[in-house]
Amino acid sequence: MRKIFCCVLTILAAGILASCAAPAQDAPSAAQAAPSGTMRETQAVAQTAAAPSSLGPVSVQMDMTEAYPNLRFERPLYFTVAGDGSGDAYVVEQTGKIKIFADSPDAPEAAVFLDLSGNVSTDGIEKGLLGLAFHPDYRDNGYLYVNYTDAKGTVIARYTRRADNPMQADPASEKILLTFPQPYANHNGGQLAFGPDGYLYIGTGDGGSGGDPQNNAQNLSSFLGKILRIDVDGASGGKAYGIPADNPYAGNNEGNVEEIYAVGMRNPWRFSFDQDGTLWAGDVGQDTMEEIDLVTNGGNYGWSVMEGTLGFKDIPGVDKADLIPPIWEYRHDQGKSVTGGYVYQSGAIPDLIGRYIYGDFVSGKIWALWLDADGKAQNELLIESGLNISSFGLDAGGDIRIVDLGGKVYRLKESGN
Ligand SMILES: [Ca+2]
Repeated sequence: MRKIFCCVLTILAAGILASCAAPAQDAPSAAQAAPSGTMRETQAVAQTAAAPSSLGPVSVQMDMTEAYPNLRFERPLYFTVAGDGSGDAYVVEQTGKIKIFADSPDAPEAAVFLDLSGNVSTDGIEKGLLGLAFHPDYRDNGYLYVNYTDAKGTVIARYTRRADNPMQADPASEKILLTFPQPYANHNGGQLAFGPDGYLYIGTGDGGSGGDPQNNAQNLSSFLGKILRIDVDGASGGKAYGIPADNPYAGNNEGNVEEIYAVGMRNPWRFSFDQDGTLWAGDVGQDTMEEIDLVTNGGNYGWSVMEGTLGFKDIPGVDKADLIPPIWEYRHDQGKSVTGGYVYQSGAIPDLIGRYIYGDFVSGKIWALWLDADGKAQNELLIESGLNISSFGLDAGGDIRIVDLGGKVYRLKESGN
């Protein structure tokens, strides 16, 4: 039997971690035939907006430190800021709370900004409150968006900041935008992020189990195994949001999901936009390979025909020539569950500016990935954190935070500084 659990957040339980760490017993034949090795670059970067750079090797040694020594969170899954100039930061706890605190090493405590503990179902270790994004005009409209699982499946909902207290959102303000069932407890995706186009992007997993038994990721009539894109400022067709006109299946009559932006994802647990608007996604692998994708409108990223650049299974009607390979992938000797990160933008560590910082939940390794002057992907290990990296986040200045499921939030620093 193929391993069922090997993905972000299934491995959060120690017992399952042990089973995930075991070698795959029945990896696909293509995987068995592939050369063994460690990190390796994949095929030429294609169909991406990411630009070549003048970046050379990383020239500084990295260390890390606790970002908020006084703060500890309950199964933290995400860090973000609201973009409102407030100086506050937010951490999402899997069990249902969003905490708010001053984004300072001296922050004495974190307060409850929104408590959805009564809404979320956490009866699977990948379920719970999974994602948070603030509206680009949050300062004026007070809107924030969450991605959580309830007993039936995924809920994407809007909440509104309290008029009388900007340090809290109103639990009674929930406006549900979108729901869809989750057939299994794992692979629920969870990320929410606004793109430079002002639309809300939603990562969905393939619905779970192992090997995508329902072939959801390649099924255009399923919300699962996709990156979705919706217009939260519009409403059309009886929906609580609009469909961007250039979504690949907008207005189709074939029963394809109009919300689809990209297909063929397994569990794009964390994705982000860089300052150029390029969408970087870490898509968690099955038995062998973890991958980083540059996601474009209408792109098909392969799962479950491909796991990274390895063949996984044949699905009738899917032509491998139409599938977009990752810009980078690594085998399970380097880690077993990729956590997508962010392109570094802060002056705090100038050498990292323009590099995509990401890591692995299981191995705790943190890498920098970038395109060199020839457009070729380059990857370098920055640090072995020893953490269970559930997420990365960006502060208001573009500096990276590292979220450890164990409860603490860290930041990178140059050794000796
Ligand atoms: Ca893929």
